[in-house]
Amino acid sequence: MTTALTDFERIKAASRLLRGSIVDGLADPLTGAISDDDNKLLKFHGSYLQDHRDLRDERRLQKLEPAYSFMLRARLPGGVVTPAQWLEFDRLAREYANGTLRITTRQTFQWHGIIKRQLKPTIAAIHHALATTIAACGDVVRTVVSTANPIESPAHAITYDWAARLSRHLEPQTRAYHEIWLDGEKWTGEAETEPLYGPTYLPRKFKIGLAIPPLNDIDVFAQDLGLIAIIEQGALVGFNVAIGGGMGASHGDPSTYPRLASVIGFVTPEQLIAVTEGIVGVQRDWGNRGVRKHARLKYTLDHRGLEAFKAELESRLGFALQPARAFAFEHNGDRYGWVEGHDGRWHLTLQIESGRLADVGELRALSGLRELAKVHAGDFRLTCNQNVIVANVAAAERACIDAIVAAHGLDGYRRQSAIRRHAVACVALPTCGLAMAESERYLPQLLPKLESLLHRHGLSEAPILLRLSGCPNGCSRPYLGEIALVGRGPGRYDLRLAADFRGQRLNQVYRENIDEAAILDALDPLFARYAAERVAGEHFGDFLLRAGALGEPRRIPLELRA
Ligand code: SRM
Ligand code: SF4
Repeated sequence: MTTALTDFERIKAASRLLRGSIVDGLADPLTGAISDDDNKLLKFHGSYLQDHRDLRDERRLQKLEPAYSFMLRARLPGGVVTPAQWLEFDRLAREYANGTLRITTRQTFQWHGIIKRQLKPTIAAIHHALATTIAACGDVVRTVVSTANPIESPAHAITYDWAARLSRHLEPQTRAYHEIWLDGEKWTGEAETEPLYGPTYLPRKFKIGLAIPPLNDIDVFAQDLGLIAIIEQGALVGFNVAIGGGMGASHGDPSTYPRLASVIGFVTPEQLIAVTEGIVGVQRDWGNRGVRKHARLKYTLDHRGLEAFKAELESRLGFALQPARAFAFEHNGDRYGWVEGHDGRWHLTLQIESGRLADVGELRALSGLRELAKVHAGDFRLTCNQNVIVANVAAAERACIDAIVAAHGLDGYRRQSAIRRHAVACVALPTCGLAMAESERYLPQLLPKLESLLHRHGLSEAPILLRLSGCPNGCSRPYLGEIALVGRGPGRYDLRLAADFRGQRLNQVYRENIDEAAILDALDPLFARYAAERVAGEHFGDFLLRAGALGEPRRIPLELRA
């Protein structure tokens, strides 16, 4: 039986390799928007049309169109940014966007609030800063992420190089990007191809990440393709291959679910490109192009069978994957403060709440990082926990860096509570069109209440992973939080508990669709038991399961839900 293709598939097929009518839409002065079809194609260029959701009602009353603007996302493999790039990105944030830079959960930058006529100059400026936005969104292989701070050992540096190489290798080949944004030569109709993707690209987004044990800061099991570096006697010998991770789900639709990637074998570095192309190729051909909700690799695997997928991959490759090697992760957070690398240079991880670089009161994160970029001779590394590493600092420069950090209020990592240091929140309102509840804007309100509860139980130093998402799409990877809130509606969340601390176990629903008071009420007795009954070194999520503290999930009857 053949399934009808989605509209999205038809739009891609007719787009002439991602051109559509984007150029005409950008030139239309009558609206701040572009058409829905072009917006779908624009994602492949790294941008989305959004509107300011706080202003919707007011604009409607004034009979104005919504306050449209564009979100723009860079493709920064491994999250590496040079100081020169930082200064340019910062300028763009202040001149063309909403005056903030946003570090994402995939270690790149987003700019919000760019109006239509500024989109082209912004993309062109990013290109001139030797970066790109191509394929930062869309049905393609997204920016490849890697364990941040990959310069601790020569093997770390080689692993980062693989992330960068894969990311470049998997970029779309269409000239559309140059044509639309960089005034490149216009398409003349001669044959232009996408050798890997073909004319309709992938059925859905595809995410790749490289983790270097014992750090799982990228949440390798949340990737469509997770690569676990195997380092023996200081040398990178290859990667374990894990496929089919993904977080996205829809409330009330059990056919959608978060899934952790399954480890299917080991490959040598020489085999890596072929194996990656092979996995992407099978997903391109086997993925569901009739139902976008079921189009991610995780569903392909569950529908066709992991073994069948692996057999198809190996038959296309002409060789079998080796058995997976042993590995052990310790945690999936960041290590704050200074860490020394193998070459005697230093790396300073700073905590940036929700990844938002802005100047608010005494915390002048945007200005502070700009001042650092003016004097820093190394580079910056963004992390998948939305933080930033001032990397590659000579020992003699540390005092100067510390002084700038302190002067701008960026030294909070030294005194913050453990839960604050381990909190991640997605963007949500006001820009995300899919948000059902607040997330980034709610985190600063929720944290003090959690902190005071934890303090009361003597748990201020307990490093508990907290993840907030404004909807079940899971952009903060909430299903891997020891405590997670997943938005249901304004002020209401599902409370999920008991993932592990290493990104290797999904959490479970504890209470559905509850408000803040009920969230704190639910956590209070669990914190009390954790304080009294945990064994040394036991993490909160592990404790909850071992102690049987969750009991049967209590579900609110449908008719009582908001
Ligand atoms: Fe995400 C869609 C923001 C990481 C799963 N995500 C969106 C959109 C673009 C909303 C939309 O489609 O209109 C959000 C834009 C909000 C805004 O205003 O900026 C958005 N996602 C983000 C970011 C910025 C969250 C953040 O706070 O940092 C992250 C950008 C990452 C990047 O740099 O590329 C971000 N999104 C993730 C992750 C985490 C990850 O990849 O490690 C996930 C879960 C992993 C996964 O993909 O399964 C994630 N985003 C989704 C989904 C659900 C996909 C699914 O398979 O169901 C959507 C909705 C969709 O694609 O239809 C989505
Ligand atoms: Fe938006 Fe939902 Fe992603 Fe949060 S989890 S950024 S609300 S799509």
